[in-house]
Amino acid sequence: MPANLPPTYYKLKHQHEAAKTDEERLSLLEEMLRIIPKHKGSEKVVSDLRRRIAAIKRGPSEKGGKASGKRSYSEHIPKQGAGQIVLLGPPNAGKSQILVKFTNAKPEVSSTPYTTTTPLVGMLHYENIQFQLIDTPSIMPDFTSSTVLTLTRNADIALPVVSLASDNLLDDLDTVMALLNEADRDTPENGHLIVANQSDAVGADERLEILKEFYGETFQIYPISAETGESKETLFEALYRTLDILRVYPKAPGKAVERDDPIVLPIGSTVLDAAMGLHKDFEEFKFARIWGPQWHDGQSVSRNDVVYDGDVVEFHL
Ligand SMILES: Nc1nc2c(ncn2[C@@H]2O[C@H](COP(=O)(O)OP(=O)(O)O)[C@@H](O)[C@H]2O)c(=O)[nH]1
Ligand SMILES: [Mg+2]
Repeated sequence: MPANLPPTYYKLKHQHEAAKTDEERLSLLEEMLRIIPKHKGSEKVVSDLRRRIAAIKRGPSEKGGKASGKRSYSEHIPKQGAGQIVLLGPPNAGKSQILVKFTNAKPEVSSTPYTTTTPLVGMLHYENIQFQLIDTPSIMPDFTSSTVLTLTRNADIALPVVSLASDNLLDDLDTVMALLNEADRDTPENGHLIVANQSDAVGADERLEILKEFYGETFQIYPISAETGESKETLFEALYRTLDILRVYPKAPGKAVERDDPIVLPIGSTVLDAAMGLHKDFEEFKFARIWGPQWHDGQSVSRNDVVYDGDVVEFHL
């Protein structure tokens, strides 16, 4: 169900994305929570806001947790592209390999455990948009890195990555689940995906069956091979769906549609949100025409009409 959020919400959201300190972020998130209409369609957004607020209030996990003034904010990675996805998993799952193969980033891939010591960002191209992938230091059973925890809390998708080459698969996943739990990310509305990497390994099919037995009911499991690229598109599509976003294509009057630079918005966004996503000058547009399966070709729409994925919108100033 679409959230259908008020335009002010998106203004605050934009400010939040540009905010430089946790104090600023906190006050903007609290304002977003205050103004958001609370109904079935906005449940997911509301719970996401609450989680983010709680995460900031809690602080970077070490002692205290109260705003001390000299806390470091370096653990926060500013969002880029259509969504931030943090890869979480045990050593040798193939997290770094995923970045190497699917993004422009070049982390070190190695069979030596704990080779990755700091988070690394890469942009993944999916159709005409990009996702921001974050490779993280591997998770250990009895130690939680505060950096990884903060990234897990802030990302749009916290994505467990395990290896179908490993006989420790289920134990590894337990460790990842414990982290998700600690980060308050274990509720179903946060999009339950698991990447089962190394589908090309010997014995992968049998291990996948075991994984499905244990996690198949509550998680969508995506077997892929970062090595060969097998089934990567299926995973990318799932990430797109889980981000709950849509793409709208702006069209200038009398011109053809531009397909390569969509306006990316949360599901439930309105014609006005699309206008503001295009440029702030369009906020005061006189009228708009729209094309898409939900509409009559070129019909006039009002600013508060909800837009759908793939719609073409023509704004008249
Ligand atoms: N066969 C196979 N090996 C992989 C795959 N992905 C990663 N590896 C290997 O697994 C090892 C660990 O990979 P890495 O990306 O460094 O794992 P990380 O610790 O999760 O970052 C390396 O030797 C990789 O070459 C895959 O899809 N298939
Ligand atoms: Mg690594």
